[in-house]
Amino acid sequence: KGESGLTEVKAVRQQVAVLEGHLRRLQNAFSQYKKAVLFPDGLAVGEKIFKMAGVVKSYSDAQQVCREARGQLASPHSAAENEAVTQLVRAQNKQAYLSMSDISTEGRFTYPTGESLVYSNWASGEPNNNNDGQPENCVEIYPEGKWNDVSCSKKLLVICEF
Ligand code: GMH
Ligand code: CA
Repeated sequence: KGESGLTEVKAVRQQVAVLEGHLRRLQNAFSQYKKAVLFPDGLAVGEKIFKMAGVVKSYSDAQQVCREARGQLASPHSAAENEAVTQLVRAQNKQAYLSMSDISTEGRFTYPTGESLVYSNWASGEPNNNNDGQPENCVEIYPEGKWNDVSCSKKLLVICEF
């Protein structure tokens, strides 16, 4: 009994050492993949990754670009996330779409899930739904990080989140 118990402890220790080797190699490979995936136009904030798609599109075409990549348009939920999106926008010096809209109910901006905003960074006087003919139901983010409601037909930089 005592001797077979010791043999079993040795076997388990050996299995743990093997698993530790697997884990270390996975951690190294993951850290390498993160660097490669984020270079040169991606940023990670917490568990979220923002990536500049390198195209300029209307809102529905922009949504499609992110959906086809199994992500969605940038949806900053905090100042830290908004700052990351701002960095990508500033690097291109082009306004970008955010995911949110008030298409369903004028004046009530929501995420694609339908939830109301938990964070916003409207420019002074926005959202103003300032239409010359067209309503402004979509949201652009400026290189300064502030938001403005715009027509969803406007062609803007696409930034997706994953
Ligand atoms: C109006 C003014 C501007 C504002 C724009 C913008 C259009 O032209 O109120 O100050 O920047 O609207 O809201 O989307
Ligand atoms: Ca506006």
